Amino acid sequence: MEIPLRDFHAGCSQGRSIHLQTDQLTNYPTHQLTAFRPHQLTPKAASVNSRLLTLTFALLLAASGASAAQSPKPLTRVLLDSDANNELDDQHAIAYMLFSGDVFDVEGITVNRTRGGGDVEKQAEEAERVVTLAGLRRVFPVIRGANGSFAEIAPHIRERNFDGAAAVNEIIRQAKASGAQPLVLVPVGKLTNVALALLKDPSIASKVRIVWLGSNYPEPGEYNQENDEGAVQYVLDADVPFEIALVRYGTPTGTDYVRVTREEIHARMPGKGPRIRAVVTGRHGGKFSTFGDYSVNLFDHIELSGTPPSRALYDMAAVAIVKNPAWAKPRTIPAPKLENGKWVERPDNKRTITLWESFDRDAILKDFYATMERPVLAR
Ligand SMILES: [Ca+2]
Repeated sequence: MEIPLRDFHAGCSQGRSIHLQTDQLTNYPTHQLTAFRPHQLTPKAASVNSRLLTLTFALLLAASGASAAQSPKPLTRVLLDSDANNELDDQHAIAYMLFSGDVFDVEGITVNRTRGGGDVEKQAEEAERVVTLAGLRRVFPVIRGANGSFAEIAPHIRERNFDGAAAVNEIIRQAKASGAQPLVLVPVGKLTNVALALLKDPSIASKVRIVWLGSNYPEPGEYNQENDEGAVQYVLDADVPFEIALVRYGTPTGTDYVRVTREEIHARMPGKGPRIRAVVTGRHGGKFSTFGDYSVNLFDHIELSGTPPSRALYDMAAVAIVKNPAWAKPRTIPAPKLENGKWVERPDNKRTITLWESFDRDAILKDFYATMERPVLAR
């Protein structure tokens, strides 16, 4: 049996190297453990005789007693698509992703407009505040996506400058840049940009995995779903790996369960994250130089609900289960359909989707706060 080239590299201790660098904007030291990235294999490297590699790998294994468990995992390639100016969970999802550079190879941040946060420019500005507070403004541009709905934009998909073209084209470009590793698309707003990318270039379906934050399935309603049900239906019927991190308002089984109180944020977040030299003006006013301080401000300007009064970090929880799937439970079902906002089962449908439920609130928040304490910046 021949061992694939990428496994050889992943098994080498040289595959991980310590990088001590300083972010350009913040002077914040980033002691990064950079895992080997299989998609960065050069054609030259790939042309090396694989039999020789196999033999060398076997000798290395024998000499070191290394096991598969000790092999560094490659970084997970992710692209987050966010309605960043709606509520406050998107901002925490973006920061959590950007501070998890030991797990994620962040390929991009795109935005969409949902009804709560203004047009796509407002959504982009809020995402840019968070990226700037992470000290990564020069590394990760925020790319503008769709204001309108899938049904409105689809007839124009062959035009040069349709609504959302920049984000849609970037999703396609990053999907096609996939080497051995698929791109994980994490839409945490409406599904419009992702659905349009699949419509424009169906070949990306085999190169991506979609983890969407949305839906109260099997109950009707939910904000992201309502903002573009046509986009959800298109993805339900596309032949693409489609997973839903369920919201399930008011139940303990969805991301709605991953709640924090204002007191908790006041205790855990002040000053967390890199400190940038310049300041960012928040969307509610005020000047900030860390994401942690901005998080406190966002919580001071939002309505709380439930007992105790709290707010769910839905979008952050969706990023969390991409980071560690042990923090929720997956279930595969025949893809249902959406009809006038209601779920209709299609038990004979061979096309299946995955639902994520039973989110482990404590484990997710423990990692979230640990990541805020010791961020490893994506790059
Ligand atoms: Ca969102």
